[in-house]
Amino acid sequence: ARTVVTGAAQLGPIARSESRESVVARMIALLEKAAAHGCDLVVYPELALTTFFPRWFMEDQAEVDFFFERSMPNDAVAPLFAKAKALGIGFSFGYAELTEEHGRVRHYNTSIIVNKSGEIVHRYRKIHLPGHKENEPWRAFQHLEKRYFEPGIEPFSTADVFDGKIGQAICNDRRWPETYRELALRGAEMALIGYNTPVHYPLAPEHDHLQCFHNHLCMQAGAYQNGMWVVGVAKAGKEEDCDLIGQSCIIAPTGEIVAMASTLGDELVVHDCDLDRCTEIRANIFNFRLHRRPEIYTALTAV
Ligand code: CDT
Repeated sequence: ARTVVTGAAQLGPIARSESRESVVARMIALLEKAAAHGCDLVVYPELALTTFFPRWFMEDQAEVDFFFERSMPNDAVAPLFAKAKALGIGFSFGYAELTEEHGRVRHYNTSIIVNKSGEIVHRYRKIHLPGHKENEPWRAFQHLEKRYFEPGIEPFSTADVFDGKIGQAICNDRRWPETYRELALRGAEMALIGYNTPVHYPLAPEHDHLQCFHNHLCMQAGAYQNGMWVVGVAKAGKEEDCDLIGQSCIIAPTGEIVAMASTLGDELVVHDCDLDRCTEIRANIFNFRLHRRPEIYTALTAV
């Protein structure tokens, strides 16, 4: 067995006025609980350091950039890196990344994996950005990810860490089957997926009651159809008048939920994830080498 004791560290709401230092203290409290459970890996949500700022239209770029990190780890996050290293725990979390490439400022919705020695060993920039670009005042709240971020252009990838191959995706990515298949074809045995998902979907409010169902539906299907572990972690609860779903969970390669959060606040759920269990699926029903027919799937990669 290659067991990774994994903690899904759900965060409750983060107020717009809450400081990064305060959030990092909450993350450290969950880390200490994880240490008591013997965790190797703790997974935090998408945009874990601040409120989910794309819900507001802001014209002043400086106001937007306040929510972005210019370096990682920076002073506010350093205590998390230090504590995790001292406890010998690896972790992943999402944040808004501001960086300069070829003399141009870039904004990404990013997630990283940090190993037990405190080194960043993987970075992923969200590929499927949801939402819209312009202010749409008819909505109860905005979802301006397409305005504030550029989509990641690097393919899905994995890191060799925790004695396995670990990949990442972010929130809306989890709804797309291509995400899991790309990760699986690149060898991923576990996908770490943070999310901020409002209960209310302004474009189809008749689906509001299905948000929790769709959340688990796509992650369980992705896990089973690709024979991999999926760790889905929410920022949950009522955040500045916006209700976000919870139900953070750990899903086995069989598609079964083996651990799930039961609150909408800061909560840790833990499971002993044996990466060797991927073989139960990958050597059988979804043996890609024996049964996949990529030569027939030409529509999949047609642009
Ligand atoms: N953060 C994020 O990607 N949220 C989306 C919300 C629905 S689309 C407006 C999600 O897919 O959960």
